[in-house]
Amino acid sequence: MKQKFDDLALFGGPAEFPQPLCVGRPTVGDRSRFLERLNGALDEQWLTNGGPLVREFEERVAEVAGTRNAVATCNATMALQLLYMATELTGEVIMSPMTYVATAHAARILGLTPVFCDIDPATGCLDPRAAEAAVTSRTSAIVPVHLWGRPSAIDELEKVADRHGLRLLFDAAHALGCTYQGRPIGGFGGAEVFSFHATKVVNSFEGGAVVTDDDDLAGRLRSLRSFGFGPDGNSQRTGTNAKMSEAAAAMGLTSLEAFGETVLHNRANLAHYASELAGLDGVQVVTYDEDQSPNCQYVVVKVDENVTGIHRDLLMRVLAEENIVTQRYFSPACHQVEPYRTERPVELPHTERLAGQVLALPTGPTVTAADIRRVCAVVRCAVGQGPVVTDRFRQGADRAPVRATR
Ligand code: T4K
Repeated sequence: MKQKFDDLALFGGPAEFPQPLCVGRPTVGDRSRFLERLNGALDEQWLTNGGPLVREFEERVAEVAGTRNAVATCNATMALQLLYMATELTGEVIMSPMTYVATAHAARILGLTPVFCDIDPATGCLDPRAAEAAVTSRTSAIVPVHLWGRPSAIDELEKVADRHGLRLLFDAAHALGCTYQGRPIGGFGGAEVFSFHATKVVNSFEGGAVVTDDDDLAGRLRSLRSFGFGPDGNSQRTGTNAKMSEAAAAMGLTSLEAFGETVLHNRANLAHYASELAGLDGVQVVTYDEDQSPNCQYVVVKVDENVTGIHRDLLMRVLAEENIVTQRYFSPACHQVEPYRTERPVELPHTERLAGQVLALPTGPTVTAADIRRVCAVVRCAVGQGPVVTDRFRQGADRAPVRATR
């Protein structure tokens, strides 16, 4: 285990891991079951356009979400876009800035204006009071994000949306299987959107779904994802192609079968991180309320440079040199990137503070307790000598080239 700062690979020591240990490794489940499903599709010669695997995947996702409908798509970005189209949003859409650019880009590409409001620093999710203060005569919807699977302040946001006659649509990309007040995420607001990207808790290579209890909305979404055709095959409206393929659904079904096991492993990993990093000043492991059934797909630490003497970005660099590949979910925040920062500059202090501190550490079924002990030893080594590591790095004395980050 590394102890002295010059044990760090950044300063010439050997890397802790010979191969990259990454955030976001796919959760595959039983590979033979996946291949069986894929072979079945090849045998049937039915590969897309609402095939049996996609229909089965939609049923399973709707069960997890507790909703009447799940409309599977090629990814969550298109699911958001279809949802904004199907609900006929106009003008401004209030949203959380602590998100992936997809939440905003899906709106902007339709000519809508994303309006970013500050987060509640205690949760990282949209602050309902900030959202209400941003409502104008042009606002048509609020799109909160269940950041890292932690539910937004749903009750309060519903009240704001109701008071102003706005749509409430949730970006639930991270929150499959999580609950709010005992009810599964999926059935809140007008609709919610899950992502099944390779890095998500359930993976379908690429994939997404809109879940909703609104049958009419689900019908419009199905039509929009398939060129605007209706169930009778006649064109009803302008649509696009956002269908999920059978191969993606085969992966999604298989990964979903492993969901329970994945979550147990993720929860144990989070507990290991919390115990290994306990008492390390300036490094706080983000934890979740057990009664919200967290899927713990993201192990995030907040690094307070004022206390540690090392900035989050330098810690990220230190870890990368050790072959520990971390991610800044989400930094810079969405309002800090183009085109938003130029088009609609806004200062959101709580968001900016959080975005400056967050670092997601490797987890998932392939990451073991022993891996976590080694990752945390590197973190302790670097943070425990934060000012020295920072000074030494600034002097640039022993700078080594950055290792590949994936
Ligand atoms: N809303 C929210 C709140 C979201 O977070 C996202 C997506 C969306 C909406 C839109 O969902 P999708 O349209 O994607 O379904 C990744 C994902 O591409 C993105 O899906 C995800 N959020 C975002 C949080 O993370 P990057 O830029 O971090 O991906 P990348 O390629 O750098 O990979 C991240 C890590 O995962 C690396 O350490 C390597 C590892 N990885 C990645 C892939 C693709 C693997 O080990 N295997 C793989 O196959 O965006």
